[in-house]
Amino acid sequence: MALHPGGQNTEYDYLVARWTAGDAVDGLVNIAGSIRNFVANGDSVIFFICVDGVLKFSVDGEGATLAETYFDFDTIVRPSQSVDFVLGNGGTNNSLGDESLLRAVISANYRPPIESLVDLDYEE
Ligand SMILES: [Ca+2]
Repeated sequence: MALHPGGQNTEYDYLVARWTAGDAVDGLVNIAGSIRNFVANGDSVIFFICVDGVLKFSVDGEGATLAETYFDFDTIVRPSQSVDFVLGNGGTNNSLGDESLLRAVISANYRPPIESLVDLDYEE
């Protein structure tokens, strides 16, 4: 997914790509992928991953770009909680050249409804 924070020279300039867990997700989740700011212009970006509002990962670009940076961690996610991928304009709040590529896979154990685990038509 290609991302770019909007605005220029504003301190609180962030975008959020949000994934929200459905009712079938309740427990251990793995979040893996990478973030990269590849345009050598301006002052790079800052990137965070928050789970239910709690910071789980962050990286801050140095110079004009952010080299591809990988993340891979396990966390607990409950139904209706969110995983937020947050990109800010970073550095001195310059948004020029902040085009960034996010790759992310969220793997969760699917918890099927209890009815599907029981054979209601079982007969001896
Ligand atoms: Ca920037």
